[in-house]
Amino acid sequence: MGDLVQFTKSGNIGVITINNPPVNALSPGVPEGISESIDQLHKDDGLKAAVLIGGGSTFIAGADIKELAKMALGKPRGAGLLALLSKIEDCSKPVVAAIHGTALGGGMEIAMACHYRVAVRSAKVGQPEVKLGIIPGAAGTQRLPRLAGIAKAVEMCSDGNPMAAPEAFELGIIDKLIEGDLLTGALAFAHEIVAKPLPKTRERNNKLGAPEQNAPIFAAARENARRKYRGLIAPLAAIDAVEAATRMPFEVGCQVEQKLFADCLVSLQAKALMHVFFAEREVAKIPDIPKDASLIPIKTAGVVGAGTMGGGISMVLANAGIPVLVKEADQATLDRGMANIQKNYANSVKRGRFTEQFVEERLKLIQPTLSLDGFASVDLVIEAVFEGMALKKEVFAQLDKICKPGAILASNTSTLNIDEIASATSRPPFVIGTHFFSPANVMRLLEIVRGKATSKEVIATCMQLSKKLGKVGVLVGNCRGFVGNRMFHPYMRESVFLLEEGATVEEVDSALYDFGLAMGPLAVGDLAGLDVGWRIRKEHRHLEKPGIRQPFAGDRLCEMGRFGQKNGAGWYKYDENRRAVPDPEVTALVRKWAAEAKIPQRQISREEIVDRCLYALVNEGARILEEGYALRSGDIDIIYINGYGFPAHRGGPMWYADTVDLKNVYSRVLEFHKLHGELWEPAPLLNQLAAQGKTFAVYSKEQRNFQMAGLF
Ligand code: 3H9
Repeated sequence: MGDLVQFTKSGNIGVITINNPPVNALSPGVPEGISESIDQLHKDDGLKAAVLIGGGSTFIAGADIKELAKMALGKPRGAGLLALLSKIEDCSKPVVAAIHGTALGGGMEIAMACHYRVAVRSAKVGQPEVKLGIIPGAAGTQRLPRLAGIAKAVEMCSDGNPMAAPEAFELGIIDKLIEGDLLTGALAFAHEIVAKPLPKTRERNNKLGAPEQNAPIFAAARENARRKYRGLIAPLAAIDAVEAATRMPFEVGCQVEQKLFADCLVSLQAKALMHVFFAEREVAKIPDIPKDASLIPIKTAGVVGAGTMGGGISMVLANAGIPVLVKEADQATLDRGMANIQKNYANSVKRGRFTEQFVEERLKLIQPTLSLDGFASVDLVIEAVFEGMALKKEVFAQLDKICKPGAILASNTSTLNIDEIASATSRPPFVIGTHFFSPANVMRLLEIVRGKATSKEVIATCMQLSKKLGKVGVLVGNCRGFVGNRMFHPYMRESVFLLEEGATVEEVDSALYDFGLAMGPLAVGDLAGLDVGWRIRKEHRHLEKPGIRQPFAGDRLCEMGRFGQKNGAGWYKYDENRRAVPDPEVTALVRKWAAEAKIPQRQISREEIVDRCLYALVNEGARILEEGYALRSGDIDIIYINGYGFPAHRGGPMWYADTVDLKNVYSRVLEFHKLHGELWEPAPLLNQLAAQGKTFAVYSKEQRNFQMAGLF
């Protein structure tokens, strides 16, 4: 049976234990082991029933995604799990699934093929396949509606979110909640049901409903999926498969599911989402920092600045249970900051994200202060003052004097040089960048910026802290704009160039929105405030190379006082609800300015809009990768998906470029280079990989011994 599944006995009950750490995925050997255990149960006359349980901290987290990813790339599919599930369900003796941790995907499907399911209260069950771009592939869409009813089954299969055991118990997915030790409870339950008839989920049709009852449920689910999962095929396929369960016999429904599963599995979306799943876990792996690196305990924190970012960061810390001091220079600003925090929390309660009690407890953890005195005892300070080097250095010099030795001093700067900030202190190893994205309490991304002297302990602590804060922390090198904003700059630049060459605001934004971005670049500019970039550009004008084309239309709008959403007009006009309305005046102005600048006007295709903007991202990403400011192309993808609204089903900008084929990307970049000049100089790495027929993903794998830029 191998080491992955053990069969033991407890009196007259067999115990099938899966031991495939860390999550008991159904890797090769596990289904076979379960199958052999069922044979033993069947054969052994002394046994009356069996309990199927996960060893370690969980039941079964589903199919092995590495295997699925190989199948997506063409590896032939094996017999699949369906035969095993029928074997369990047809077994002459009852099999009880005993669930702790998670029963997800194939794990849930196995549990549903068992005759009974018991679970501890903390357990979760679900069909998360859509998050990987696929649908349940082992009758999950056929058995779940028979246990949970249509409405819940359709929701679980199309949203993919797990459900807590108590709710699953209420719905009838779980037969009993176990208090205390799971195995003891499951064995006792097995004794209780041993003489009862064997319920087979596939034969339970009483919750399948009538077509006229179900029709509005499916219609609403489809509408929801189209809106919430714009452009994704798997959620709609999952709904089709659940609908099949209501219209066809079980076996035929399974065939429908198989076909939809197979179609999804080979889609680009599934490949991309599986890449994202692994890339999100890979970001935590830093080649020169061991997994068991020592960590600095973060029990208390301080935040300098109670503005939008400082307030959001304080909430993030408090939400994770970390008491936080938040400091401002004067009472009025501090009061305003605290009022904003309270308003944000109140909105979260209104939206049902937090309970009032949770918010009350969190607010108690946030202590406003006008003095840095209390910072003497905190373990971590995050500075979130106005973005200016002189001010930041002053704050860090002060903090260095006040904070205890060993306290981490972090800056939320989005562009400034961490080494220069660290130079204002006597402790550069304890200085690091923690770049949160706005709104900090909502956005998942945290760029963790490694300075030349930042210690491994401090990096490991911040990486771990990011998890505790519910963020995905990505380590980046210390270059201007770090990874995200450095790439964003050429992306935004191209969007304005396109306008100046003849495209309209709506054409540019809708092309990228339809590609899958959460917002078009010009709408993003309006949201962030056009004046921010304008001020930075004015400050750095002296650094621009003469003779190189620069976008100007955005700056002209700022000169007219159009700063974006904040004052009701930018690329768009905004109504009182901040809803964007196209503004023909902007189109007319841009046409006039372009004529003055003698920029030839033309009709620009959607394809060109997408290529210009995305390949600008990719070309800069390639430079960043080559220069070592990002560890892997997947890290860049995770940054863009979690911080910039890049669609996960496209895998991130670097993965997307890989799927287009770098040869094609390179030749398009060359074309743009010829037409638009120096700004489009192809990144040497893009050129190299295109010539070698390689991808960024393969390059990143080959760079295992990579050392981060500027460190060595
Ligand atoms: C499916 O079942 C299809 C079926 O319908 C059958 C079709 C025939 N496979 O997330 P963590 C690894 S589709 C392989 O950090 P946590 C993960 O990469 C599947 N590996 O832990 C990581 O490795 P490393 C449906 C997996 O405690 C390590 O385990 N199931 C799998 O924060 C720890 O992971 C899902 O989609 C897997 N299935 O969260 C569930 N799962 O240490 C996906 C995890 O090398 N998994 N790994 O970086 C999860 O949602 C979370 O991992 C889980 C644990 C909640 C289970």
